[in-house]
Amino acid sequence: DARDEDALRTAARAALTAARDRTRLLTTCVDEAELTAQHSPLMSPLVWDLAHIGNQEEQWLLRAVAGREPMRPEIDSVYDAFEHPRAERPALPLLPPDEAHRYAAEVRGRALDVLDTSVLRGSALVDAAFAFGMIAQHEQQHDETMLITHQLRKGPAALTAPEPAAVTSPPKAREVLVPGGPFTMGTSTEPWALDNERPAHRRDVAAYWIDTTPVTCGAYLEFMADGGYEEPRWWDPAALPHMREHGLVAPLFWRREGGQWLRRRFGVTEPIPPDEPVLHVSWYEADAYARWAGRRLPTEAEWEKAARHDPAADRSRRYPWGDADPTPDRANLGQRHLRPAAAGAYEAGQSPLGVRQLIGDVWEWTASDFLPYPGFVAFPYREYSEVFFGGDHKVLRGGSFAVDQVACRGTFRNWDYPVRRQIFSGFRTARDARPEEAHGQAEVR
Ligand code: AVJ
Ligand code: FE
Repeated sequence: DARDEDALRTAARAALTAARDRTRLLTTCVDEAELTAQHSPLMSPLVWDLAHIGNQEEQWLLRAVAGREPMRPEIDSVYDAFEHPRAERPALPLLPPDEAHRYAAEVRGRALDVLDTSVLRGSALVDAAFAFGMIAQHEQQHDETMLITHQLRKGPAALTAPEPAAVTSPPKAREVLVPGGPFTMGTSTEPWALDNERPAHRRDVAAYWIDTTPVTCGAYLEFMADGGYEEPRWWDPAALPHMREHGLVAPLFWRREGGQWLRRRFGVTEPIPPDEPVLHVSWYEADAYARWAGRRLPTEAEWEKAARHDPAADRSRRYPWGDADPTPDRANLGQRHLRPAAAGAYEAGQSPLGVRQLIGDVWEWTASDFLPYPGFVAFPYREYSEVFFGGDHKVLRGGSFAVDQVACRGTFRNWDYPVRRQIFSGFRTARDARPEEAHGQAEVR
């Protein structure tokens, strides 16, 4: 009815506004030279992301949903992510910063106009609302990408934020047993879930143990001190040429000085915080650590069962804590802080079995390749997810401190190459349960 339609419009407007506030922060806290510079060949100039955000919004909302004529068709190809690899984007005829800001703002003005004045009703409005939700998620994903660019940039800090909350009551156990059995993976009902999260389907998962927190820098330092990087048996054979070629001996942004490991984080150099989840590791590093620890990475299904399955009701929930939206006491999301909270924080966000920080803090590498769920249908176009399926990308789950809640939920799937580590990536570990443990009640150790 009309009230539901008002609620859809209000939610879409709020999500778009939050995304734009963040985009503005990330693109106004440095000068024009820094906006057009390439801070790393791994990343686009910030001004590319800015106009790309506007161009996608123009294509999906103004043209596809509202049927408007193209505003600037000649720039489509410049902002097509598939046509131009990131390393080549600085050489493109990019809109200069003031024009990019103006273009994105003009598109937004028209998009809000469509939202407020369109005569869409009922299911047509629900479909349009999905498009608005998808656009808000797309902008927030690029905001996270721009935050990665900020982390890679040299020079003094351009961003500041308060420290995340400290650990008040640590988890009782380091790992918990998740009993074997089926659970519902993915969703057919979450309104803004993307194509790759759909449809909901049953998955049988054998009993396993999973860490109650992400792996910390302190634990990772033990792996390094034990010669972990020099011991080929811990490493996937595919990692070795890459590790040698780049001389990798520690997570990205770490360096050794006077017998101590330091790291650079958003323009500030600091000692490695031992209790914080390790960040900026590749899938290969996560996998090697897990083997060294006598463990393994959880599969994507194991991660999602730990994050969503409510054993009492035998039902999958939206988040580890239930169906309610994230709040600042449940999860470290949305760039409210510029780092993960210490391992064991966010008791209010734990799962029924006591697993913490599944949502927020660090993206968690899983053992799984990025593949479609049974019954997958590409939407709204193949290039969002389908072209990335296959064996080249590993799935990351749960979101980092840098992702907004609109683009993070129990079903949300991220993916990247196993060598990637400028992203806000960490991990937790798991292991198979022994047969005699497999059918027991959930227990903690
Ligand atoms: C889902 C984060 C891998 O950044 O490449 C942005 C999201 N897709 N624009 C990416 C995305 C199109 C995507 N990831
Ligand atoms: Fe994009």
